[in-house]
Amino acid sequence: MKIYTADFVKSAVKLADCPAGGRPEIAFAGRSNVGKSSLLNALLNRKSLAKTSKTPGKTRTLNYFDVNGRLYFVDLPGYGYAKAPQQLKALWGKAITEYLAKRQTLRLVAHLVDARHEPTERDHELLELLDAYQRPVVIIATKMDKVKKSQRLAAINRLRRALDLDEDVLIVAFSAVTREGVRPLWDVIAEVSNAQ
Ligand SMILES: Nc1nc2c(ncn2[C@@H]2O[C@H](COP(=O)(O)OP(=O)(O)O)[C@@H](O)[C@H]2O)c(=O)[nH]1
Ligand SMILES: [Mg+2]
Repeated sequence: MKIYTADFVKSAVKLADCPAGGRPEIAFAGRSNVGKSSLLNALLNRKSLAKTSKTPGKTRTLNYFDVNGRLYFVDLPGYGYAKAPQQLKALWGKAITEYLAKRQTLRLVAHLVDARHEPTERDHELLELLDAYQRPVVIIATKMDKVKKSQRLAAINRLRRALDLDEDVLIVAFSAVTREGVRPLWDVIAEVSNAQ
């Protein structure tokens, strides 16, 4: 897709703050530092529209970006690394859970996981939530430039097994460094956002 305009719109702290108007939207979720801001910037062809930083997870807001005046990208807050099994719901915030449950214009959740690492308990919890709310999901394997060529297939297969994904769930190999995956991901986004 050609990006003509990409602008920050607002930060919503709860479902009621989300923009009205019925535009389709795509949400991006994943643990802090997974490469979400970098992916958004790569998709939108901007250097730093979505702030990238080495200090993980401070914001708890849903950050809206307008794309070409016809689509929203929603940057969800990153969730932490803590190993203790705490409920994603409690930790990540009621507002976000409510958003995932109820936002009518949400067409797809892009769930980012690091291609090199084991998914966390939170990743599993998020997938369970999305499954419970019957949200279409695409898995993005980030930082693929860090995976050796010979290990690529194994890394993707390992993720599929570790996340216990259904066969029909797509995994997109992605790198903000090489821009691998930008096009396939746009193809998926275009498809879901056109289908009314
Ligand atoms: N090698 C590599 N590093 C990346 C990639 N994407 C992000 N990073 C790095 O990972 C760190 C976290 O990235 P950021 O986009 O801020 O992650 P966020 O916390 O999920 O928004 C930064 O140091 C980025 O430079 C990638 O595709 N390849
Ligand atoms: Mg970020």
